[in-house]
Amino acid sequence: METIPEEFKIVVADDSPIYRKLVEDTLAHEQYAVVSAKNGRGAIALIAAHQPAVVITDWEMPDTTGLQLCEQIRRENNFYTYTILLTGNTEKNHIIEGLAAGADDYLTKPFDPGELLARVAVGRRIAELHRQIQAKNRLLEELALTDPLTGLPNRRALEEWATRELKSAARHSFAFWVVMADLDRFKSVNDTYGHDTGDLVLKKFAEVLRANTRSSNICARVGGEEFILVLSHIGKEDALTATDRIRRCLERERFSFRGSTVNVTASFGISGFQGETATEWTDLLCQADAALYAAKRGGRNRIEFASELSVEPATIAFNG
Ligand code: GH3
Ligand code: MG
Ligand code: MG
Ligand code: MG
Repeated sequence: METIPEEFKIVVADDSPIYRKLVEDTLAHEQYAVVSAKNGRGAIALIAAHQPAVVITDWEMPDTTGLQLCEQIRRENNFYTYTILLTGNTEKNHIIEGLAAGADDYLTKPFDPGELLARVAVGRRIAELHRQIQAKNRLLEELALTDPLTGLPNRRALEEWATRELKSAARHSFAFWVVMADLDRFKSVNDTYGHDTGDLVLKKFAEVLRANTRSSNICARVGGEEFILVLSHIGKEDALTATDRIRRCLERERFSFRGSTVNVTASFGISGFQGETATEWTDLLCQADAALYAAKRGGRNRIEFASELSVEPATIAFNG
């Protein structure tokens, strides 16, 4: 027997107990999860609670009409609900009005059970298609924000997150540190051991970053061998300690390739902000980049703070 996915639910709305029973009995031939309401208001509550794939609604009901129900479903639901109007009125105008209000289909009373089941099956196909498209869209959105090699958020995801978080940092006056990391002499790793090996190093470094990122913060891969970590709610000394933990973690790591062992290091540049007026995200990036450049010039495998930290000195002294 065909198994119906558990989520395939149908809400039936009719003020007539006889018609409710007729529809329920018809649907009982299939393994649908059916819940019924005896008026429009009850149906609205059931739809919100169950997110059904199909709604079968009577037209005339004492509170909300089937027409109003269809309109409300189209207006408010962010999941697709296939609606079938069950109406005693066979006039064309009536039917046109129902479809215009958002119904997908209609059936006139008294209905033929086989026809109702066939139309519900159509609704099921359409509703499932909508759900598949929604799921695919969600996946695509996620992919568009993820770096495929490391699984870390990409530059776009970082930017979206950071611009939001920066506003919050200004509003609540918490410290916001941007740590830019770049693997040292990474080109020579690729040149010596091959691109695949380079990829393994990138993945390992991503793991180290992820393991050292609190859930309220973010780490992202923003370029070939460039990563950005945002640290918030901590003072300068703690930002330094956290970054140095990452630096040492990578430094300790030994990568074995075709009989030889190699270690890889990274350099870090940190910019920061705390206050009531947010520094622009792009400015923080420039400052972190300049600090990173200083770390490279200073010998690599080290951390430099930006010279123009927009963190109030009192905060640094207090935390440091
Ligand atoms: P520096 O210490 O100054 O940063 O030197 P570097 O060699 O790391 O810097 P450079 O910018 O010259 O080279 C970066 C290298 O990163 C070049 C490229 O081969 C490598 N790279 C970029 N993206 C990827 C990737 O996705 N996979 C691998 N394996 N290598 C990559
Ligand atoms: Mg009625
Ligand atoms: Mg680089
Ligand atoms: Mg590099």
